[in-house]
Amino acid sequence: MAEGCIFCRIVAGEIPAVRVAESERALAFRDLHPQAPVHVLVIPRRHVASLAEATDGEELGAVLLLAQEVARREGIAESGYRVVTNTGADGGQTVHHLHLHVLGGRALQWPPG
Ligand code: DGP
Repeated sequence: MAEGCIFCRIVAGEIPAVRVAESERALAFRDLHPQAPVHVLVIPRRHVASLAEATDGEELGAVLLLAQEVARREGIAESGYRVVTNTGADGGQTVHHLHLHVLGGRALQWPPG
């Protein structure tokens, strides 16, 4: 657990979050500020600051597979969805614990801003 990390505190149950799915290595919960009808964050339980710092392929695979599971559970697997990981300053990352945004439930614009 990284000191001061909001998402580590969610993993530890110290900050409430609406959990939608979990696995041994990953956790999914609803985004506090949803940008689409479905907006779920999927994170590794272990602290990894961003995709740029990730080294464990099995852990990354577990996070991606949980994102796939979230899409099924949220009923957007057939209609389609987007998985995004903002990385670093230009990527717009504001929480420095690796997370995938799973967005869906409406037609999404492309390209992003
Ligand atoms: P990013 O900008 O990619 O680092 O996205 C961070 C996201 O995290 C943003 O969409 C809002 C969300 N968020 C920030 N703090 C909390 C929190 O305490 N709980 C939940 N559920 N989401 C949070």
